[in-house]
Amino acid sequence: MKKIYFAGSIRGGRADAALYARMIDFMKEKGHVVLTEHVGHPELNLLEQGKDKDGAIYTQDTGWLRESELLIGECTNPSLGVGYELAYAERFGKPCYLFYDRTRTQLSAMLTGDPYFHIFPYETEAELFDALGRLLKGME
Ligand code: 6IA
Repeated sequence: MKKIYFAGSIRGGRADAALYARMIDFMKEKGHVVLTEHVGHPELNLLEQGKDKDGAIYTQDTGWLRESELLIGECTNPSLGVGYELAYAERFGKPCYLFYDRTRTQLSAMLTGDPYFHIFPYETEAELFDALGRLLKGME
């Protein structure tokens, strides 16, 4: 059982929210704890905001990042928050595994150019779950 920080776009756009939810369910089915389950929730209130709330989100998420054992990110939909989390995770030495659909986006050179990140481009969802399954199995 690993404590996983799952990163996916929220204010960057929710086009892939259902995919995030399927990835989170998959990781939980394999017996892992996903600290950031809300990232896959279909009804996150994107309009809810305010300095106090955002401060609490930042404090909680950076705490979870430090508590986590690894980060798994779905990076097809660009997100400033996910980019920040990746740099934060690298600073704290957390292994980072990044997935993106190569038919839909070109990942930032700041990620593909950083040898710290383990990057998994995919073309179909079957390919994504196959790679994710093998990754998790290798951690048992
Ligand atoms: O810049 P983004 O919003 O796309 O950043 C997404 C990333 O930041 C995710 O991987 C989350 O871990 C984190 N994050 C961003 N917003 C929230 C949040 N807000 N709650 C928890 N983590 C968050 C709740 C809804 C909010 C829009 C008020």
